[in-house]
This record gives sequence, structure tokens and C-alpha cells, in this order.
Amino acid sequence: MSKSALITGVTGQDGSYLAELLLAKGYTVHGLVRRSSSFNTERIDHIYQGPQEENRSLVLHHADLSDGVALVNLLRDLRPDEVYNLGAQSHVRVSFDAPLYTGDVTGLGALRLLEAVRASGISTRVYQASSSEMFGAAPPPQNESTPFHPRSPYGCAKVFGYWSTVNYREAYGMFAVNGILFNHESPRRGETFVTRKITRAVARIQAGLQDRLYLGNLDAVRDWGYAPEYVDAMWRMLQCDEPDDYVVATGEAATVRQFVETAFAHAGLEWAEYVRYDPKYERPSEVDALIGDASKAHDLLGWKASVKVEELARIMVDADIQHVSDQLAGATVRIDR
Ligand code: NDP
Ligand code: GDR
Repeated sequence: MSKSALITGVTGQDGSYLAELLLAKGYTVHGLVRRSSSFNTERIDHIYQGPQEENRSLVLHHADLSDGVALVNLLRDLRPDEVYNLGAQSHVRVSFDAPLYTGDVTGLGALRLLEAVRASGISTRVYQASSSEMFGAAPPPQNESTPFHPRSPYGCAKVFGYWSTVNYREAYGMFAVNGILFNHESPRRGETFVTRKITRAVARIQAGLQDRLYLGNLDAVRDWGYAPEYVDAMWRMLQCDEPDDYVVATGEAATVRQFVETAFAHAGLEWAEYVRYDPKYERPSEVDALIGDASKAHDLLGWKASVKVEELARIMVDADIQHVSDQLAGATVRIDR
């Protein structure tokens, strides 16, 4: 019998890579999709089979992390071997504008899912997408023993999800784990996160479609890895004999400014000619420096990051240049001035 998994957030960056990984391993993958007035499945369209196909290995279900009853019904019916909770309002800056919504979906949503697993009486392994944002103001390097000091409603919500996961493990003996993942990016990264915003702008500036890039704090330090490698770490955590929590990171640091320099230089552009400051992109409280120590994941999961920040920037710039060129060849493109 092949294994089955349920992924919340399957339409997001990580959900799409994880679905690909699990399908390649022979899993039946169930994805939770929230209803939208426009198509929101662009990242998984290439692996989706329509409802009329027989023996579908990727099946989508409408539900929402704010709807606990729907989660219980889904879990009771599907009885998946593994559940990956990747769904979230995941944008840190936006969480200051929508703090209660973020707390509800990103924090309480994790608890609703854990409770749905417990209430439906199934035996399933649960992965919670915890975040380095939980460390916030705690100085680097951060590992599994570093105390949390979140600096945003998003970070606070993730701390709630983290401890709810630990609590369900301790209270009910559930196989529930936290992956504390540091920033990870890819050509599928949402366009408003800083790396993708930069690489998309580089491609559009090179093509003459944009002439400025407005950014906020260029001094923030992040540990940026490559998303396809990080979803492999998630899967490894659920294959262990015992449930535990793991930091996943590259261990290498770069500032936003360094990422900008690398990305523009890769396209033969001088970044200072195009990048301008806009205070709109500053956060009320910032996370200055995140640099992860993933030695536990290396020792116990056999996991190690191979793509580091400079290669990552090049991968993303190349993909965005290709994307713009495909758009120019086939369709109308909006010109931002
Ligand atoms: P994305 O923002 O790309 O994807 C988020 C997913 O959550 C989307 O599928 C989105 O659906 C879904 N979602 C949003 N609100 C709800 C809701 N109310 N009910 C159900 N689903 C919902 O995030 P990533 O793929 O980058 O990240 C995956 C997870 O990992 C998130 O929980 C994030 O917080 C966490 N994380 C991410 C890191 C990173 O660097 N990428 C680092 C550490 C943790 P839709 O497509 O319809 O918007
Ligand atoms: P982050 O990612 O907040 O680390 O959360 P983001 O890319 O949004 O910001 C990284 C850093 O860049 C600075 N910055 C800007 N950020 C954005 N988005 N836009 C800008 O114009 C800009 N200018 C400067 C930010 O201030 C920040 O310091 C991501 C998300 O994926 C979370 O869900 C995840 O949990 C963490 O990574 C780990």
C-alpha cells in the first residue's frame, strides 16, 4: 500500500515542492485548497489531474484553516499517514496590518489541525511549519535551544503553533514535529517577499519594463536557502523513529543589500542606479539577524543545504529573466513606471 499525505498550503511555494517530492516517492497526495474568486493553483497545475481522471495521485479538497469542523471531516474521511501543516498567512509585514487574522490562521489554525487529528481518532504523523521568525530578537546563531523572542504578530502566531505541537506530542503521545525553517526561496517564491521582489525587478529592469525598485531595510541579515531542499527535510522529520523538533538552515548569512548586489550583478546591472528607499517597507519592529545552526538536522536527519545564497540569487534571476521573456513572447505585459 502506498502512503498518503495531506498538505495544507499546497498552493504555496513549499506546498508545491513538497507535493512533487511526495508524488515522486509514490504517495497519494491530498491538498487543502481555499476557495478563491480567481485561480490559485498556478504552482501545482503541472502536477494536477482533473477529477475525471482515474487513479489520481494528487487530489484537491476545499477547506480552510479557520474552519475546524471541515478539518475534522477531512481527516476522518482521508485518514492520511502524514499531515503537513504549511498553510498560513505567511507575510511578516502584512501580519502587522492583519494581526488578528494572522493569529487566527497561522496560530489557531495549527491548533485546529492538531485537534482535528486527535478528535477524528486517527493515527497520523503531523509536521508543523515553524519558523526562524520565532527567534526574532534572540542573537544568532540560533538553534533548537535558543529562546524565542518574536517581533511580529506572525512570529507570535508561529510560537503558539510551535508550543501547541509540542503540547499535543506530550499530552496525547502524538507523532507531531516542528521544523524550524529559516528563510528559503525559489523561482516559486511569492512576489512580495524580498528575494523574489528583487529578482523579478532585475528581470523587468533588464527588459525595459521597470525603472525603479523600492525597498525598505537593506541591513537585515538572513540565512537564505533553496526551497526544494527544505521540503526534503520536512519529509525526513516524519520518517524518524521518534518525533522531535529541528532547525533547518544553511548556516550562511547575507544582508538584503548583498542579495541585491548579487542579483543585479548577475544581470550585468549596477544596483545603485535602480534601487530606492521607501519607508513603507519597514516593519514596526524588525528582526535584525537570523543565522541558523542546523547541526542537529545534519546529525540526525542526514540533511545539509547545498545551495547557498549566491547560487540561489542566480537561480532566481535566471528564472525571472526566462519568465519575462516568455511573457513578452506570448502575452501582454504591464509596464510599471
Ligand atoms: P506561502 O505564502 O507561499 O503559502 C502559504 C499557503 O497557505 C498557500 O497555499 C495559501 O493559500 C495557504 N493559506 C493561506 N491562508 C490559508 C487559510 N486560511 N486556510 C488554508 N490555507 C491557507 O508560504 P511558503 O510556502 O513560503 O511557506 C509554507 C509554510 O512555511 C508557511 O506556514 C510559512 O509560514 C512557513 N515558513 C516559511 C518559510 C519560508 O522561508 N518560505 C520559513 C519558515 C516557515 P493561497 O495560495 O490560496 O494563498
Ligand atoms: P521575512 O521575509 O520577513 O524574513 O519572512 P521577507 O522576504 O518578507 O523579508 C526579509 C527581510 O527583507 C527586508 N526588506 C523587505 N522585505 C519585503 N518583503 N519587501 C521589501 O521591500 C523589503 N525591503 C527590505 C525585511 O524588512 C526583512 O528584514 C519570511 C517569510 O517567508 C516567513 O513566512 C518565514 O517564516 C520567514 O521568512 C522565515
